[in-house]
Amino acid sequence: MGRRLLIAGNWKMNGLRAELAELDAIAAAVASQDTGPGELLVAPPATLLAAAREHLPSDVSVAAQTCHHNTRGPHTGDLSAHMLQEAGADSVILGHSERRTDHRESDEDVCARAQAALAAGLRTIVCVGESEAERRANETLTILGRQLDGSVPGEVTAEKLVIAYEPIWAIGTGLTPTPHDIAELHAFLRNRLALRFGHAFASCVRILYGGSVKPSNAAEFFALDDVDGALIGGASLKATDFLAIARSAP
Ligand code: G2H
Repeated sequence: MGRRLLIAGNWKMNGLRAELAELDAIAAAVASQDTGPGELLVAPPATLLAAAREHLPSDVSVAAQTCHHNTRGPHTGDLSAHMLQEAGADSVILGHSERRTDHRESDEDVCARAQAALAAGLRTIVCVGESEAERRANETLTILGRQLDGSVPGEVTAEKLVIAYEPIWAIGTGLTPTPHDIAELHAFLRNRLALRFGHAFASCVRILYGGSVKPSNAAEFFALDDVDGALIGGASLKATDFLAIARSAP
């Protein structure tokens, strides 16, 4: 369908200025056209957004890891989408399971944040994923459908939307679903988008897989039809691993 792979590094709460050297290594690889065919994105902590934008070439995206749903006001410690954009972000990750768990973000919260992000012109990467208990109870499709419907605002365009399927039990555990399961669940997510937004829209939206992606397993995920890239946590912290994943894209 002509969707370009998106190789996205989610640094989570990792990264001091010393780690900007990793971005310099990515920039050097981009300069020598040694990054594979995919689009690259790095989501550092908010404290490094501006520096990341300066250290990376313009064709590497910089993403925030969340944003507030309001544009301004009495929300101590929070950052608006406009603030993040001004700091250098062109995209934002929303609804990561760590946000849903640590900060009790509901689908409604994620949707409101996505609306604010889109209003500020940010591309939104909306995460969905089932827990181990939900998987065991055969509730995966119910959970994914509910999260997708509830977290993606109706007024989004396909260009500004990326979905990341991240089974919670695979995050940072070294465990991953089988390629067969990933293929089936990504197809489910795309069909669900098609039901709501139409086939043309759904066929343009990139659906990333996330959860223990590393250089040794990325290629088998990228080979799957409905997998349009990866959201990478631990293995994105070292440029060598991140670039090895990017280079394993077909
Ligand atoms: C899932 C992923 C990145 P990791 O959270 O979003 O992390 O690759 O460490 O499992």
